[in-house]
Amino acid sequence: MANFVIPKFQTAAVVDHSGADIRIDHEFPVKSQEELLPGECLVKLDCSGACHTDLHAALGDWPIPAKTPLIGGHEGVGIIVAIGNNTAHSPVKLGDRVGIKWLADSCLNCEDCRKGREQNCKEAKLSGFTVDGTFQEYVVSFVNHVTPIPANIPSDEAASVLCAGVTVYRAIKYSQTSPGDWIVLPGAGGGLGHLAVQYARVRGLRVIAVDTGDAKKELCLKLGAEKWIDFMECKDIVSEITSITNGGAHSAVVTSASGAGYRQAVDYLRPGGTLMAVGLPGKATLEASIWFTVFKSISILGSYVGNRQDAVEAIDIAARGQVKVHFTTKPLKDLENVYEGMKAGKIAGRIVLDLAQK
Ligand code: 8ID
Ligand code: ZN
Repeated sequence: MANFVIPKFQTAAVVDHSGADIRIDHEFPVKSQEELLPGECLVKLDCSGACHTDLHAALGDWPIPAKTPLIGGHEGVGIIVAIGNNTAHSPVKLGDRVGIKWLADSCLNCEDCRKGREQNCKEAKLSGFTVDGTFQEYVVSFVNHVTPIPANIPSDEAASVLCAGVTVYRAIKYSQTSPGDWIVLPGAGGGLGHLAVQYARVRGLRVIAVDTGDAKKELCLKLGAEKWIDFMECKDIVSEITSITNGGAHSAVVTSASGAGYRQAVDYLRPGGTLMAVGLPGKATLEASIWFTVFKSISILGSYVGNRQDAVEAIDIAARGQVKVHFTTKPLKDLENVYEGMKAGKIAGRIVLDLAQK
């Protein structure tokens, strides 16, 4: 059995209180093997993607606050270097390469878990929100929920599949669409959105990408979007989409980080259309005409990350090369900068933090 040397201290990106700047701590303690509880594992991380959710958590702009001090991050990939004593029936072992997703752990026995909505479990632990996440070299996670990473995908390419990929994969899976249908993706140039373009193509859907700026336009069209709409330039999104789709889109998966991306979505759906709410602006409300929602038989569904099976399926598609994360690599110490870029809407695709770089 592999024997790993675990240091006592490590580098971590810490948010001391909500709204505070990131503090890079080079002396942050690492849990020893003896300190791990049954069911816990210690993962030495190669890298971690940075999701807009991490920014929401650091700013404290959601109705539910994150723990503080907080180490964010929930798109990590690394090697299991320790497992807690008395862990029974572990599906993973020392030396396995695994992914850490937003849903770090759930009870697996409640009604929600049994029905496959593990993310709604009342005992759910959330990486980088209720437990420390992947913006550190060593993260404590849970053997039942880490995602095995197939050998044929490098860690940096797999990282952002664990949140961005899993989330849009599941949202598209439940979007009530069939091959050949039109799907509108507001937020298409962002981390979630650019993967949504690709997972939609894998399902044979026709994609209308909605976002802004040349870099995002180029990325979306390169990844297989058939049409592009710049929300800053287009005067009438509803009539533009209605005309492209000859009567309205079959679905919209909204991954915009602002409430504005949701505006008019019900209006540009055709009868029977489905709105998948994914983007998580903390305070915005969803405005839809009740009359037209009923008259057009519209479904409005919230879609929240994914369960263990969604994670396995989303990773498998990426490992077979059908979906590729478009990312730029940065060191952990650049995280504050990454957040600035996110706030300004300047990041096309994703940023992945290389945790081996000090
Ligand atoms: O489980 C979930 N539902 C889940 C999982 C992971 C992330 C939800 N999220 C949430 C995040 O918390 C965030 O609110 O999804 C949102 C998007 O996350 P992200 O993809 O990581 O963010 P990003 O890379 O900044 O992309 C957001 C894109 O939205 C565009 C921006 O230009 C950017 O490309 N956008 C905005 I802001 N307003 C828009 C609008 N009105 C818009 N695109 C179209 N129309
Ligand atoms: Zn995320």
